[in-house]
Amino acid sequence: MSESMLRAVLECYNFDGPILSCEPCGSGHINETYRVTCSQPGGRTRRYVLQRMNRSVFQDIDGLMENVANVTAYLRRSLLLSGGDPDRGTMNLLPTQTGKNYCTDPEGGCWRVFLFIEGAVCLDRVEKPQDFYESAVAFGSFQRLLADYPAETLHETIPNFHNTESRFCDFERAVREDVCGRAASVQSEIAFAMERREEAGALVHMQRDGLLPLRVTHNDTKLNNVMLDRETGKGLCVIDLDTVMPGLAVNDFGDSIRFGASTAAEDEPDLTKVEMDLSLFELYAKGFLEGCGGSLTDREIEVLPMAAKLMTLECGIRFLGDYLSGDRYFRVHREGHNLDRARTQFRLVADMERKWDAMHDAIRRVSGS
Ligand code: GN1
Ligand code: MG
Repeated sequence: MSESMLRAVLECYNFDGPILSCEPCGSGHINETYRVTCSQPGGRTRRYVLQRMNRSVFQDIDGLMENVANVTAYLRRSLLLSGGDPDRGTMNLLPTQTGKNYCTDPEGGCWRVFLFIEGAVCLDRVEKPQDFYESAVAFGSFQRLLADYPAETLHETIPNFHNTESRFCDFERAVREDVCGRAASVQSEIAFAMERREEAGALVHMQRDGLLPLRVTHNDTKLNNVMLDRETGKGLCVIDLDTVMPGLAVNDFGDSIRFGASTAAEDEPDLTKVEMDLSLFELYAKGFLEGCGGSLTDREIEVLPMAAKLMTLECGIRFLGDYLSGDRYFRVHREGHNLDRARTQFRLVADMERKWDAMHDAIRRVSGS
């Protein structure tokens, strides 16, 4: 990102004080994130988060930003009514000088600014089990807080985002087209995925048959998409609202498990380090059900292990498909990065299959069923 471009973007905003610095931060795979620090009287500072949204991933930036603005305003109101902290319990957008919720740079890039949440941390790995539990409560509560949000007014920012059936079609197309000539070298990974093709649509079918309800969901419930209070360790605020859409509550659960209950990083090259930790699975389930406040149906609770497996499988085929397509979707930092990511996901799927009964026992324990 050129300095002059950044300067042009920063000029669209009325920051509270002169800008001292603007540096990259965060570890997301899609958007580009910076932290802007402004100076205030008395040597104090005020910070902001500046993000360039990924326009090839998000085709409808107006719709996306309308979702983000409306959902954060809704959360802010609920927090005010319930005695919560509206400045730390939700993201808050800073409008541009002309009152818009994002701005466009001379090359067509789209940018937005949020107030920085002070005294909070965002973790790429579970450091203490309690952190994972707190993130579960936060994602569960997020869903509960939005339970009465008018879902029909939300734009579908990425159509079929967790449609595991259409994800498989995309994957098969990537294998067929094999544009980089990489498919021959990953036959066993492709075969692993294809053996699970039929099962992949299980939850999609249940939703279609009216057995699972559509709810307002987050859809990207990685541990690093929740901020925890640095002092108390409590979940403060759910971030990365780009994929808030009507979806399955159980997928929000499943996506958290695939990322946070793993004993290794998402891109760990040494697969012997990768396992799904059963005690973290149970702890997350407990926190998530508490956060949801008793709103999940018995059937939703019953399919939580399946959702964990299918969200992991889906992510695996997305990474592998992207590897085959030349790494055009997920940002990569090394050769074979997306392949490493796909392999950890498949390793987790295989481990969940081994631990299947124990996962169900854990769910029965925490739900008292
Ligand atoms: C992306 O933006 P980020 O890094 O939080 C992706 C998720 C994947 C995740 C895998 C919009 O999330 O769906 O699960 O990477 N987000 C989008 O780490 O595709
Ligand atoms: Mg993120």
